[in-house]
Amino acid sequence: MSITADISTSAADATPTAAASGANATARFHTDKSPYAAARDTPQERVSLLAREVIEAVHDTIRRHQVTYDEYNALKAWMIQVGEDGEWPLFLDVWIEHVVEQVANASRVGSKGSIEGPYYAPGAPELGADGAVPMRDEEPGTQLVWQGTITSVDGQPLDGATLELWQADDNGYYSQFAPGIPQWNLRGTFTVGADGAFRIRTIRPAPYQIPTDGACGKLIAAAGWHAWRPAHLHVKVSAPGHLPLTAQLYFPGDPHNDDDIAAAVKPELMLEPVPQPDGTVQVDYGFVLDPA
Ligand code: MBD
Ligand code: FE
Repeated sequence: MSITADISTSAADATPTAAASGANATARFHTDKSPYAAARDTPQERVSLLAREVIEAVHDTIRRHQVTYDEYNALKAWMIQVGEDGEWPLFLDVWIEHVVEQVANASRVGSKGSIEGPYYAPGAPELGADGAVPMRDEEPGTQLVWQGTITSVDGQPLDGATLELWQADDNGYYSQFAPGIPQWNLRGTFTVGADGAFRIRTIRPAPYQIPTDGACGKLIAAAGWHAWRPAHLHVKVSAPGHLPLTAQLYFPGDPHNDDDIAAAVKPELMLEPVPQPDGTVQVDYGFVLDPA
């Protein structure tokens, strides 16, 4: 199945739906990651330990709160719906991944990371060290110019390092996961030279609301939670001989910086935007990669 099988680019049926976004996120995961996960030979004792502890944590919750058959069947129906909507990638990345990231990156001394989420796509267009990400004519949103350097922990610029950027548009939608957006819109790969410097032109992303019409949205509504992530830029930064870094960057003042549904904001990941006289916004933010 092709990644964009469910995505139409015609305006007529360009209504974003949870099921279409979920189908694309699920297809993306199968293509990029599940082959590696399946090949990994986790020892039987570890599978048994982790599965048993998770199952026992559920048993404890049932006993502590005297869970009823109605509630058990509601859970069953909901889990079936998550699968039918293709929302397991969304559910896991929103409510679970941040703790995996915390554990995985605990001993880094370079830049802080954050979760990848469900909307990365490898192979975004190469734009050199200084360029604009692909945009539509009249792409809505405030122009953003972002400069920085990529260095090692001892301060050396990392010649040949790459920065992959992906982000939501001014309506909070990601290309390849919502309909009607060109394939590589607001996605690009930047490669730095000997000075380690990059300069990116893009637009300021809008706050992002996870789809409300699917199973994850149903949980949010039933629990009285909200569906928002603060506006963010996603990056993957890589260099030979170094640990790749996946991170997100945020904007001060966003109403959801303190209650991100995905719990993926850290103070170190806050940008300091400087409005320019011409109406654009400039930010300086660079990355320090740990040795591999
Ligand atoms: C996103 O845009 C995102 O970044 C995460 C982590 C989860 C859902 C949507
Ligand atoms: Fe995102």
